[in-house]
Amino acid sequence: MPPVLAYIGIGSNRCDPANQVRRALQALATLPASRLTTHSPWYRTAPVGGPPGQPDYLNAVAAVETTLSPDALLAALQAMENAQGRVRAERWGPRTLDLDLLLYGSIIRDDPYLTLPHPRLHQRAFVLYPLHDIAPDLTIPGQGKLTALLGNCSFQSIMRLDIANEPVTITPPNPLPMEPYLNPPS
Ligand code: A4P
Ligand code: MG
Repeated sequence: MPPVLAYIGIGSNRCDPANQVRRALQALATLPASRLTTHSPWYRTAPVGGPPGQPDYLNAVAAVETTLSPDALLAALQAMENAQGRVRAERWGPRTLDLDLLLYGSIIRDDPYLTLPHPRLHQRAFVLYPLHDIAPDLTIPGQGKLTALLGNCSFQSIMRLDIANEPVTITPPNPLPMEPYLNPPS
């Protein structure tokens, strides 16, 4: 089977999120039958949904070429979440690491185990902006051009951090420098 390009959303808002995201990228770089091709800059983002008062998230998106099946890839992502102490308590509650399979090639699928594209991808600035950083010409199967989805996305507080596409072993400065809000209220 030829490799398929998959995009993976990374999120963390517990237990040193910068370290969690760094570890996740390192784990993605060692996925079997796969190659981590690139990852986006990191974003600091206000929580969407979930319990009030939870900390801001660190979000990013990674691209992986893989010959794993979608199910095997999701299972591997869940194993990485578990290895980084993910506890599933309440929906959209704080988490050490969330790895969402955003896209697997152009596959559209909807069953209890896996929905592709990720069902909330198109509503979320914390996914659309980093995805656009690494794949600006992307079309989301069944949903249209990424640039159009970005234009329609409602205001959410997100800040791109001043980290270029560096090798995953590079430690970002602490505290993380930030750029202004990207999508100010209209
Ligand atoms: N599942 C189905 N499709 C997928 C997919 N494409 N990728 C199933 C990953 N998982 C998928 O996921 C719940 C179930 O979804 C799994 O059993 C899997 O088989 P989970 O990771 O256990 O729980 P979750 O992530 O809390 O659920 P959910 O509903 O997927 O949450 P979301 O939509 O990922 O939202 N705010 C900010 N700023 N940043 C964030 O990263 N993340 C969330 C979580 C909410 N608010 C956020 C952020
Ligand atoms: Mg998830």
